Amino acid sequence: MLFPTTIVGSYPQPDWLIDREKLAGRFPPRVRAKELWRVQEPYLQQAMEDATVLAIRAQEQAGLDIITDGEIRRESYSNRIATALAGVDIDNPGTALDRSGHPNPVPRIVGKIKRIKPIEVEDLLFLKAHTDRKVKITVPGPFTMLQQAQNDFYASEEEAAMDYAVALNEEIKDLFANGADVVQIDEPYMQARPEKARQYGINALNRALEGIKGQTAVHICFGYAAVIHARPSGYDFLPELAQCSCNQVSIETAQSSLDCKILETLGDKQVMVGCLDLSDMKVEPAELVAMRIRRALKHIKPEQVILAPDCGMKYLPREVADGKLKSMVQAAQMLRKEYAK
Ligand code: MET
Repeated sequence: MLFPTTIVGSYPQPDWLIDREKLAGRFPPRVRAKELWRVQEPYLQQAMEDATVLAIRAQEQAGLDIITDGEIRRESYSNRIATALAGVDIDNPGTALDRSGHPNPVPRIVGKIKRIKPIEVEDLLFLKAHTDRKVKITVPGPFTMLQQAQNDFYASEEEAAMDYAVALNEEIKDLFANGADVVQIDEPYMQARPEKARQYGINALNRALEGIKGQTAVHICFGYAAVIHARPSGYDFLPELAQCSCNQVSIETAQSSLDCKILETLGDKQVMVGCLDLSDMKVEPAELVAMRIRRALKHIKPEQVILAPDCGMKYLPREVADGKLKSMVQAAQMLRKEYAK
């Protein structure tokens, strides 16, 4: 089927579960931020699971083809994995600059980075138990995890990134062994730090993908619309991803009105084309969403296109997210008719 639809991973968490006002407008936590949860132990896990079922149903009702767990159990897209690895001290955090130049508390690397146990496998099994559709699960990439850490152990950033990649490779293998249809690797910092990404980011990403046979996506963005307001008109790092072994590249085109010519550099990879503007709380009509996809279709083939929002759906009011996803699904239906002719 042409023009499948999915999200970038996150879906809005309910207000009764997490303090969304505390979350709003600030950088996603790198260490733990347990104070964000409104439901206390011992009820928190049940609340997270119930909220995850809501997120799954909302995606199904919108008509999406590939479903995620909405990243509902996470304080941020990256800290579930980044704080579960051996080799980091999260009780005595270090500091790193975020992409806006603001210093944040981050995991401090004090020993060899290793994965001690599966981290997101339970989340995946829960997702699979609650939907019959195809499932995708997201993980932070090795490059991004290193940018969100303070290295007090490794002689070089390359070495540290490689060990993050080895740990992640084990996790990705387990996710496929447990039935993931797609694993998406979030690497937003490759766009924020393109020089370093060129030096060692792609090698680390390919190490994380070594020996993996399932469908993989790499996601790269300009930062959450709710946090980073300025949008450059193009990517500083993207053609480089043609060299990675991911099958799909996830990008944003809506808010930035991206010149889609750059997509020609990605060869025959599939492209998750971000076609919902998440800085705008109005639900865009399906016709506008379809027009954004047609912009990409001047440069890539219909078989390559997957429809997705721009990044950062978790910050939207739930009704806005639902409305936008429905518009996106309608746009996909319109395009399927057009291209069936
Ligand atoms: N999977 C993440 C999300 O959907 C991507 C984060 S990149 C800043 O929010």
